[in-house]
Amino acid sequence: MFENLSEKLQRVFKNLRGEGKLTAENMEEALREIRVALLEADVHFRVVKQLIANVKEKAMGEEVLTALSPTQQVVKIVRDELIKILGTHQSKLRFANEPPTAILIVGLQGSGKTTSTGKLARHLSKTGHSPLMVSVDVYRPAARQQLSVLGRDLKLPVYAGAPDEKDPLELARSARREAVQTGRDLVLVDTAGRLHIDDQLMEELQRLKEHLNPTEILFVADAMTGQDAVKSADEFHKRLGITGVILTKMDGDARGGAALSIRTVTGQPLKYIGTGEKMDAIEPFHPDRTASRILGMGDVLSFIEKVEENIDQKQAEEMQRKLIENEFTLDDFRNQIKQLKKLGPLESILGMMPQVGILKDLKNVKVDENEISRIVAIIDSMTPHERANHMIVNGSRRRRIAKGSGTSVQDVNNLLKQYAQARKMMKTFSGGFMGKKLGKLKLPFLEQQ
Ligand SMILES: Nc1nc2c(ncn2[C@@H]2O[C@H](COP(=O)(O)OP(=O)(O)OP(=O)(O)O)[C@@H](O)[C@H]2O)c(=O)[nH]1
Ligand SMILES: [Mg+2]
Repeated sequence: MFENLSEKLQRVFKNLRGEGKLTAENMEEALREIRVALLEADVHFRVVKQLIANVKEKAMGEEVLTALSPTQQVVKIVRDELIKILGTHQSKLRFANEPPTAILIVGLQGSGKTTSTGKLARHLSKTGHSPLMVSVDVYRPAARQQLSVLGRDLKLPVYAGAPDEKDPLELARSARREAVQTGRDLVLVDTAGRLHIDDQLMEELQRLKEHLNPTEILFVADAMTGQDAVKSADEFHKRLGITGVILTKMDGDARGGAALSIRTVTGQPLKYIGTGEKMDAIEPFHPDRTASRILGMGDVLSFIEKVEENIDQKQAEEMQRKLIENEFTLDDFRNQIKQLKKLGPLESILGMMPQVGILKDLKNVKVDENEISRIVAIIDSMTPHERANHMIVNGSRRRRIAKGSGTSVQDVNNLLKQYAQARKMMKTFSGGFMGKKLGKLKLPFLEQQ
């Protein structure tokens, strides 16, 4: 997502840097290029106009022209303006004072409502909530079934209701009753897809809104449809009053125009983005990090969050301590590698990291699943004593381990070498900020170098 825009903006900044000093002329040229880049990214013209005007006003000041690192200042100004249009603060979901909280999921057909309902339920259940999902799509055959299947896979409850129930309101009400009875604090209501011009269906949403009194009405929009997504969000907002937007299929949208326009056009914040078909492919939307991502500064924080969600915090802290005290054993090494697998495709993780220094070299590294399995097998074939004291693993032990794990002595040698390097590397990283957060994870990528 945002790749195209990001690439173009980075080129603008690179050209500016090449100029040495900022002048009115080259600044004008840069602004023109930024404007074109934004328009090409399908950002709403009003948003572009506003952003360019603001950047111009700030960047043309005397202060900037005489500054030591003008390009950096321009980057910062553009970044601040991007954040401004994206929403300044992360917009979190609101919950009812009296549970259960009702959240209504609405939008056009096929935009990703049902998928997002499942993703949101999973995401919120990981942050201490106990959601109950319900589909009130009584129109499309098997629509309710689709949500039930998702719920089963996620091991999260879905209110079933009578199979032949034709009244969405009745389904939503009984789901809420069930939530109260079973002590669930959240009811996620997945609705049927519709157009804002369909009066009957829009009135149905209105009735759901009146009866459920939801704290959130989330409009699910398909990012790939660009400005059409923004337009329909706006139209739904006018008719129904939405409270936020979930932008799906961001994984397929290299331009990002919808994300950059929604808030200015509708006045409502972007709350989540969907980044894939799988149930964990959802992220709370962070304006500041997104701005950094667009400008190519990476997204360390999103990365860290992903890590924290997937990795046991206590275990991570323990690992940190072990590293510092030099107690990082082969057992720990194996656990780290196993955890890496949980994080998902390496490329998507690396995409979030800043493209600076050492991390740049990691971009083309791929973790090979077979390699991971081999490492785990080798370590599994060691005795606990060997795992705790890698120094004792001599030639005959190496032969035995190779045999036991169905690998070669060469493989065992490589692994031990990688482990030793990792220990050293992690110790180096564990000093600074990056080390604290990322160091514990880095080793398996580094091994591949
Ligand atoms: N790549 C990608 N695909 C997505 C994302 N979100 C949803 N999809 C896909 O979009 C398609 C439609 O998703 P649904 O969740 O069924 O959409 P819906 O809005 O409930 O559709 P209706 O109920 O028919 O209106 C499915 O194939 C999903 O897998 C996303 O973030 N990324
Ligand atoms: Mg659906």
